[in-house]
Formats: sequence, C-alpha cells, structure tokens
Amino acid sequence: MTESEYAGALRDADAADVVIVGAGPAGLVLGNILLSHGVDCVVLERADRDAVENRARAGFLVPHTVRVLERNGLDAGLRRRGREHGVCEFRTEDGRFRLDYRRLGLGEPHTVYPQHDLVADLLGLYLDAGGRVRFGTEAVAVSDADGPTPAVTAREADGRPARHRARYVAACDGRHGVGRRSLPPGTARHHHDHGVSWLGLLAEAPPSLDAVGYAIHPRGFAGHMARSADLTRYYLQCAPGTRADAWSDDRIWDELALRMRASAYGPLVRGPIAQRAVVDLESDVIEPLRHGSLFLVGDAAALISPSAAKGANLAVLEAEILGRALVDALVHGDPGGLDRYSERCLPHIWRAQEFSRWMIRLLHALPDPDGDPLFRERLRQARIAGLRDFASAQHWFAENYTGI
Ligand code: RFL
Repeated sequence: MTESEYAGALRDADAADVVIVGAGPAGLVLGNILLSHGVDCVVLERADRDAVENRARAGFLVPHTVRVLERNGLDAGLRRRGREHGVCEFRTEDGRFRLDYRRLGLGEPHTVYPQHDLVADLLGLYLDAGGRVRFGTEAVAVSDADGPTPAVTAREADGRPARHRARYVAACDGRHGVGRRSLPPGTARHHHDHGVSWLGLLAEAPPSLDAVGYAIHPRGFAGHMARSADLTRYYLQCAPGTRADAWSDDRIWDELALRMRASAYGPLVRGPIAQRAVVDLESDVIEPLRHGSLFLVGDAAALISPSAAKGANLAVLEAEILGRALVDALVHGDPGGLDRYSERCLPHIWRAQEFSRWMIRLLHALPDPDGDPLFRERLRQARIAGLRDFASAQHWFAENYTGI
C-alpha cells in the first residue's frame, strides 16, 4: 500500500482519553493505574499476547518498584513468587569478596521476580478490570501532539490502518518505538556508547551461587544473576560485533566456568541456553520527556545499560508519576503534574545513568584508543579494591544498587 492509499484507507478506531503504546512494564503499570481511577484508556501492542508474556529480560526489582506495585494493588504475584535477594560476590585476580548489601546503605534487598512474570501479572489484572489491549497493532505515527486531540495511526491486526484519537498519548514502546520518532526536530537525545558488548544468556538451569556474581577476568567480564529456581541469567563480555550464535553452548559454559573461576570457587550448574542476545552497552536520555500531549515513559524515555539493572525499575517509577499526573488532569482538572513530569523523572534517570556507568567502569577497563591500557586496568583494580576495603564505599554502593 502506498502512503496516500494508506492515508485514504484510514478509519477511526475507538477513541480513549489516553492511548498507551506498548504493553511492557511501563505501559501496563500506567494502564492499571488509569483504569483503577476510572480513566478511559487503550493499549496498542505490536506483538501478540504470548510474545508479550514470554519476553524474558529483567529480574531484579528495587524496593521502590515493589512499593509502587504494592500501593497500586499490583503485587500479588510478586508477593507469592518473588524472592528477596541481598548479596553480591565479586571475583577478581585477587580472590573474592562478598557484599551483604541488604545490611548496608538503605538496608533493603532486591526482589527477584522475572520481568515476563510481572508483565503477565500486570496484563491479567488490567484485562480482568475491563482494560482494552489491541494486540498485533503497530503504531506507526503520532500526529497533532501540539493540539488538544492527538492521534495515533496504527496498522491493526487485520493489516488495515486505523486512527486512535485521544486527549493524551503515552509512548511506552521502547527505544525504537513510534514515540521517539514523533518528536519534533531539535529534541535532545543525549547518547553514549560505552564501547562494551555482552552476550546475554538465559540458561535453563538453577542458579550456581546464592549471590549476584560479578567476575573480572583477563579474558573479560562474566556475570551471574538468579531469575527463578530453574532459570539463571549469565553475561559474558564479548568483542563488539560478535554474532549471538557464534558460540556453542559448550563453549559458553567453558568460558563462564573459566572467567568465574569455577575450579577455585565451585562448579556452575549447566543446562540448555534458552535465549541469547548480544547487548551493546549503550545509554541515552531524551530531554524533555514531554512534547505537547505526548509523553515518553520507560525505555522510550531513556535507554540504560543493564549493568546496574535499572531499566525496568525506571519504567515503573515513571509510569506511576505519569499515571498520577494524568489522573489529576483528567479526573480532578489539575494539569500541574503533567507540566512537571519531565523535571520529576529526569533527575532519577540521570542518577541511574551515572551509577550504571560507574558499574561498567568497575567491571571493565574501558577502551580508550589514545590511553595506556595498563593504566586504565590499574585504575579499575584500585576501584574494586576501594569497594572491598572501605565501609563508606560499600554503603554508597548499596544505596545506589537498591535505590532509584
Ligand atoms: P519494553 O519492555 O521494551 O516494552 C515496550 C513494548 O512496546 C511494544 N512496541 C510497540 N507496540 C505498538 N506499536 C509500536 N510501534 C511498538 N514498538 C514497540 C513492544 O512490543 C513491547 O511490548 O519497554 P518498557 O515498558 O519501557 O520496559 C523497559 C524494560 O523492559 C527494560 O528497561 C528492562 O528489561 C531492562 N533490563 C533490566 N532492567 C532492570 O530493571 N533489571 C534487570 O535486571 C534488567 N535486566 C534488562 C535486563 C534488559 C535486557 N536487554 C534485553 C537489553 C537484561 C537484559 C538482557
């Protein structure tokens, strides 16, 4: 279909006060909050329900996220199946040390709960409450965001185009979504490529240790994070440009065992590698997060490297701030919260970016074509020794690790 045929074939779909694009953690927390306050909304989601409920990603929820879910009545599944987690173990050429971070800093643990379980819970609650989701519907443009009735043009599940009119549009559709593409020219996107790539792995195997494992090895970083009794996420630093299928399962397990020094500290529990993807460690932030009646939330607002496990937590934080502001505007006639949305979220986003960057520098000697590699390596060693030796550094780490 040509562009003009496409525009000609447009039909008006059902209108809503708020059109939410994307059924990830951001879109579904927002949808549930709006629905519980009687605000009419619809979620447009490109994927089908099965794909949405089975997209394995994050797993470490900070205490603030748990509190948001609790105060909005969204925490039943997490309370039943989530597990508290409060220790990380660093393994380096100098030996290993553990930080019981739940007893440091703010004195709170993470809750380990796989993101796909959280998304399935949020979706079930939203649909049970009468919420509308249009699966298989890809938003292709946001128009009239400057005016009082913006619209989202979408390719519906039957392939036909439709226009969804709204008072407000919440783009919760990730970094490649339509929200970002609909911003006016000149909107700032601050981007940083950290120059490091990880092979992200999901193993059908129980966790190998009772801690988050961070291993620093001359061959590169390796990480271990529990997800559930029979699923574990591992990371292996790899050369940028590596193809995800370049390594066999056996090579992956051998390399993980080597870098995590399994011969000294205990074997890894092996199992099939169920998912693998190369993650280039990148960050970006859009400023501001609002353009007229269009709001960016979650990964659409800011992409953050997975080094400090903050992405899903920021998505939930922003969704609650926007949800409350939309309720104030649409139910109580007070648009002040919408005016402050960007300035309220951005300090949290930048703080998380700073800590994620600090974690990357803790775990890698970053490439610098003009610098002395040994100098940077020695700085990295000094950084981790500081974390091992100074109580003040450990408290700072814990506060940032579980804070948002
Ligand atoms: P999502 O989850 O990507 O959801 C966006 C949804 O939008 C849909 N979509 C569209 N729908 C309609 N029309 C379009 N044009 C659309 N374009 C996209 C998509 O199908 C999808 O359903 O974004 P959201 O809600 O902002 O949530 C962000 C989080 O998913 C993300 O930040 C985290 O997963 C990041 N992350 C982690 N975060 C943590 O807090 N803790 C962790 O331990 C953690 N581990 C991780 C991670 C991300 C990873 N990857 C995949 C980079 C581990 C990994 C490997």
